Amino acid sequence: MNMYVAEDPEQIKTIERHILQEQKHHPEAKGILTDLLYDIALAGKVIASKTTRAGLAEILGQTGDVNIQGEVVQKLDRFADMTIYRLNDHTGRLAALGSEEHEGLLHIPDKYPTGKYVLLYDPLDGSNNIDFNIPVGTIFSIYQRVTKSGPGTLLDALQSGRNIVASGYIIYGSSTMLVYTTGKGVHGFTLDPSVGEFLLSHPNIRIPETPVYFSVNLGYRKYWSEGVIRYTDYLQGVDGQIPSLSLRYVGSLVADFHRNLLAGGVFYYPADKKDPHKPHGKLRLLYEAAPLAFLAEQAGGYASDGFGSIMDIQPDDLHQRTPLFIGNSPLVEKAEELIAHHDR
Ligand code: FDP
Repeated sequence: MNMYVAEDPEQIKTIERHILQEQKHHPEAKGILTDLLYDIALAGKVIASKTTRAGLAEILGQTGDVNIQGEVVQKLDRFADMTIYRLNDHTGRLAALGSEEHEGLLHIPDKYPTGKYVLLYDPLDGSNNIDFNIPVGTIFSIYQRVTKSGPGTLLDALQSGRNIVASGYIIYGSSTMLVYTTGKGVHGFTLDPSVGEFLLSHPNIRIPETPVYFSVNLGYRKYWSEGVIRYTDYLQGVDGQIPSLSLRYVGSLVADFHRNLLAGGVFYYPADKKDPHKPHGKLRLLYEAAPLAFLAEQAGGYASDGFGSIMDIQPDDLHQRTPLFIGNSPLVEKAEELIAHHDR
């Protein structure tokens, strides 16, 4: 026997093998979604190779442009955005793409065929943190188009979270991880940079029942509603109903979500009165909240806008914003209860 062949073939599982095995649960599948997920994993590897070099002068610094959210676009955002688009525009798998960095839909060039899926992505979430060596991430979701053929339209992109076929994120931290779901549990892979492969490191992730953390920008407390203030007191154990949770807030949604997914807890970014132009929260429903809501549900958790499930919101704008409470179900439900009681 060759001593270098692992005895147990399950010991090391690459993301390719894992996605292929998942596909076997769907005998009708033609492998298009599988290939699409490979392409996203590849984009993640390319982006990771740049983020680890982000301290270098040629990458650092801002391009000076302002994206449609009114934020300054940094070079790495642009690189990540372009990488995902270029790796997916010609494959014949997509009808259209939507990126948080662009106002409208991104169309497939005429010279390439269109396909049956739509890919929505936030290329580099938490980009205000890039210059400080703090984790950032890519968030993605995949829907089936609803129009029959031709170039994809807004109708194909403006779907509720309930229609998501697959979603996930890639976190560029002390290591690079890809976490995804196709509706059959949540699985996490860690990039081994020496071989350039994502290897299964966190199979079947479930949010631990006992929460440890709460994550919110406490600096905005004075702009919150009574319900959100009471909720924060509850999480801090002020009223003695629960032991106080630890506060952790990175300010990169992917990093905050990832920690709470693995350790248990809740992240929230409520509506606030800080910016009268953004009374509906800061985070984007399609690019941030819905993809993570699907993951949270698949891991046994829940995501709400403070009134009901994020998954049920029918978007009417690609860049629609929403309040977000996401994590352990009982904690998110508590937010809904206190908001219903104090804010209505
Ligand atoms: P960023 O502005 O750095 O891109 O939605 C974007 C986001 O980061 C989230 O990743 C993060 O959770 C949130 O905004 C941080 O916002 P605050 O700085 O207002 O707390």
